[in-house]
Amino acid sequence: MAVGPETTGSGAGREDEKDRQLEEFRDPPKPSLTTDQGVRVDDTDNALRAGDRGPTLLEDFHFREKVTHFDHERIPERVVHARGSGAYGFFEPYASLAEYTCADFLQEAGRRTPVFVRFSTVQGPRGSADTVRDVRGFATKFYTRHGNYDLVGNNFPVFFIQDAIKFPDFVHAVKMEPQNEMPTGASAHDTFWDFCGLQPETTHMLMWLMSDRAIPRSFRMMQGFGVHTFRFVNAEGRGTLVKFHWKPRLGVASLVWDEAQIAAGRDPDFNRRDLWEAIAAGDYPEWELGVQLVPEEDEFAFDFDLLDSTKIIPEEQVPVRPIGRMVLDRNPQNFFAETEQVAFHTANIVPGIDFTNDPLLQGRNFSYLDTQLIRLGGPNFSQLPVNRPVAEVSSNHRDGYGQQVIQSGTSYFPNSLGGGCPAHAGAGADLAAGVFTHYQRRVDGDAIRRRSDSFQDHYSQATLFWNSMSDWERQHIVAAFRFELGKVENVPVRERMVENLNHVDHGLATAVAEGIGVTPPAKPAGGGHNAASPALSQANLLAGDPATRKVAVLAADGVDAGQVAAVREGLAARGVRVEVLAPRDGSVRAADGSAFAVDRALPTMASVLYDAVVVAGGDESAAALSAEPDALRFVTEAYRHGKPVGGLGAGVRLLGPGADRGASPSGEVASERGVVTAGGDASCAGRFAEAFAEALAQHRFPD
Ligand code: HDD
Repeated sequence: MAVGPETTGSGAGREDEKDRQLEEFRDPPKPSLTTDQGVRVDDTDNALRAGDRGPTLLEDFHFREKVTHFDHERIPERVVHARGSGAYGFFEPYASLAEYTCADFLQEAGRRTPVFVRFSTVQGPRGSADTVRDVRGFATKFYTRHGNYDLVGNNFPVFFIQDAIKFPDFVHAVKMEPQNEMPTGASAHDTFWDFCGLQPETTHMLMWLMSDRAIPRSFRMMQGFGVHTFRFVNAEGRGTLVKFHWKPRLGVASLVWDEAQIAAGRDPDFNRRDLWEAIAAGDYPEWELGVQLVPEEDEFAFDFDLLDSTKIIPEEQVPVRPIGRMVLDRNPQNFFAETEQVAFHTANIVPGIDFTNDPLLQGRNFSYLDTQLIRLGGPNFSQLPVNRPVAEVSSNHRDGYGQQVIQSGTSYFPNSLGGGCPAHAGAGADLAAGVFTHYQRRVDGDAIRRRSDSFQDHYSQATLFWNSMSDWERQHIVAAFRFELGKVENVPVRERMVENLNHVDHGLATAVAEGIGVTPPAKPAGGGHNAASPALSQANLLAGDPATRKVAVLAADGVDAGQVAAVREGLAARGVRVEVLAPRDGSVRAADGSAFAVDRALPTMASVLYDAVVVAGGDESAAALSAEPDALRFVTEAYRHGKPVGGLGAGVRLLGPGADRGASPSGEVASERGVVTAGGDASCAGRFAEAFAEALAQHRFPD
């Protein structure tokens, strides 16, 4: 019996081994209310009481069970990455990667492995806004036939610190300040910049954080990186160093800062909603997985240390080789059960993948298991449906809170009473057969607390990043530093950061200093370089495709409905989603007298929730919209944020003086730096849609 709302919002209809496993745990809504013991309940509105106006009786087991369970509904939020959104999907390789790795899920072209991905912000609590300036987590759990593999990455390829022992310091500095728990979802405060100024290894990461990468337009439009150098191991036991890259099919695109701040209020769920709605609508987001491969003998061929997580391998130096694609095509059914309870762990690796000595990775391999124990309340969290491997599990681990399995047999090894089971594979086991054997590598050295000399250059790659930016990206970076440091009360903290930036680029340091009332530093002697890596600039990472972008069409009574319908059709053909907005919900009266359906009422929406705005034609409609403050704000705000804006016929008037250049009534279409106009003639709708789609594909017009 179908009861209650459809909750998954998934259009996939695709089944895989993970989905079949989850199906066993899914609990559909049922018609009758029971206690947790399965006893039918007669009344859940009134507690059992002694007489009409008497006290509640302890005997009311239903009341006590209901309230007790409620009292225990919350678990500790993640200490970092508390706010996130997840989805299921699959990964499939393009070709066998057997030459480099025996990882089972990378052996065969087209063989699909189920995945669950969780995207997140880092600083803010669970209820914070999505569009804050922050790193985004990009964690993928591959449910492989040889066990779960977790690639727990971010949307930046580098990290703040080099050694995991600094993580608590870093997190204490960036999180809300302890005395007043402010600011929420922001790094713009004293303790963060105090730490960064004193810990110059943060500098490269700060360049990314102050860039537009920290305010992604969509989870679907950001890259992901494994960050560390990992190791592939093939069936012969040969190792190859590897860095992982996720590249979004939709290209890389960001918000602008003003827009991000407005969106945080207009829709705090901006990124979460975008992901959910895209999957529900069948616009499945897709990423290509790429690898940078470095033969072990070339480990020291770079002018930085491959074990240093504050460094990238520039793509121009080692190209990214595409190895497969990931598609997310199913929303979870229950946020808590799946997205909140999913437990990632960097040490969840499978045969064919191994670690390196990166001190950040080594420390993470301790922290993730530890944090799940407190967060999920005990050692059996891997039995939770979302965390269960599809590979068979057979360990001697027993008991503990929340044990779900009725285990049998002996639980020690060696044993004779249990027939020696479960048996380990033994020495010389075959990696390719799915037995994990640690990569054999020689380790020796003195026990020291010291950072390698090869980790000491904190500025060269920050400079590389700065050199690689387009003019508008640089302007945004300077503005971000000014904003963040401008919020810092302590002047020496501001000065120290400017001093660090001076080692990145003198022009950058000077521009920041001038904005925050700090004396610009003298140009440092020596240092600096002119090298650049074009692959770092977002200006080079657009997909050139407007698919899945959202366009608001503003209309009112008297709208030229035929023209709007034709434009909608033209844009839909390019995969663009169009919504018609009018001063009121329901429908408006079209110029021909018919009723024209409205998708949203203007006051409930804002331009920041769309990628572009079009003002529909029709004299009466345009006149009504001109008198509508919400409509005017829509257009001017979109324009200010560099978005494509369009006008049809009389609607061109709302775009302001000069916009109607070229838009003759005879049906000409003009497109200039994101402003697209057309005459009132129905015949030009198709060409308008084409020109507007092209403008959308460019994402923004920063000038
Ligand atoms: Fe971490 C969560 C990514 C360094 C300790 N981290 C967490 C998540 C992501 C990352 C995406 C959220 C996972 C999820 O969605 O559940 N973390 C990174 C990256 C790092 C990194 C890319 C550097 C390359 N992390 C890092 C260090 C430590 C931690 C150095 C500790 C020493 N991270 C944690 C944690 C979290 C976590 C405390 C909090 C919640 C969780 O693990 O499950 O253990």
